[in-house]
Amino acid sequence: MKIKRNKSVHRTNTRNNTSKKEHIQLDLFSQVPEKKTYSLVNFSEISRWKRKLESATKFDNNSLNQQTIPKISKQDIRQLELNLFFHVPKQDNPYSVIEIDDIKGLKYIPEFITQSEHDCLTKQVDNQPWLSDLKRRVQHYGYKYNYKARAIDTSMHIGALPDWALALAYKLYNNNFIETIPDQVIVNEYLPGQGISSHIDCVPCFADTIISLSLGSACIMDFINPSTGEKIPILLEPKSIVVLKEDARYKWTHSIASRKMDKFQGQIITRERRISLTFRKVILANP
Ligand SMILES: O=C(O)CCC(=O)C(=O)O
Repeated sequence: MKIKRNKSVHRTNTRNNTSKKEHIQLDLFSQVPEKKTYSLVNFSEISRWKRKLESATKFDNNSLNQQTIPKISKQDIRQLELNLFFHVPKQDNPYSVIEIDDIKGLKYIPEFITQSEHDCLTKQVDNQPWLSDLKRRVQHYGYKYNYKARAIDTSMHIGALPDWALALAYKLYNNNFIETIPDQVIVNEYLPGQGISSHIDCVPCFADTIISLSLGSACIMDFINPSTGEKIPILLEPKSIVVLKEDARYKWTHSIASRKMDKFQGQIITRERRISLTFRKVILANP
């Protein structure tokens, strides 16, 4: 495995391409002080601006300006929140990125979050209800994923990502690990002995990049090339992310064996409870 610094990707400013309506929205938001990184963004500040925007919309709906200022829907406001972040200058990626030479598009990033973020996230996740419809417990955010149908449409939208998941989604985007801000997260809980069978994430349902954050126990994720049978084990440590693109996303399967201990480079790793958060960008079947 070789360690490479991730290159920062420059994006075109979307403001030049915005519609008249977005301009009105952006002008309102241009009064929000400039933010350098997502971690400095204050959600209560965004809520305050959203309320201001909503009341401006109500006022305009009752006025003669109704024809000139379009009605702003909840979805527009949400998009506006995202636009706000599109104007945040992208930061140089400060992480050590380990590229796995043998699998094109596979990256492993240790210490993506701090220990206190890890502990706080674990608590946040454990405060939410778990679904027990699989062998392991899961939580779905953004869109409910139907494992059998392997398709996602607007009817599966179950609401915005909660703040703690959205914060991570922006952090992944701002550090250039993903091209678009993820809008779907599945949380998996693995007790010792539990795993996930070999699969490729649904191709028509999700965009090109899939990212999984590990909390709790370390474990081995096996990548298998179905056309050659080659198997490459990758150790996923707590606080790390693994990024699947290109061949890692589309040509190799990934799985976690259902066992209570793993052996990696001659060392035995006894599994404890592991939680993963997998971030994806949904491709809607009926947008
Ligand atoms: O637990 C993980 O890290 C991966 C989860 C996964 O592959 C999935 O949800 O499809």
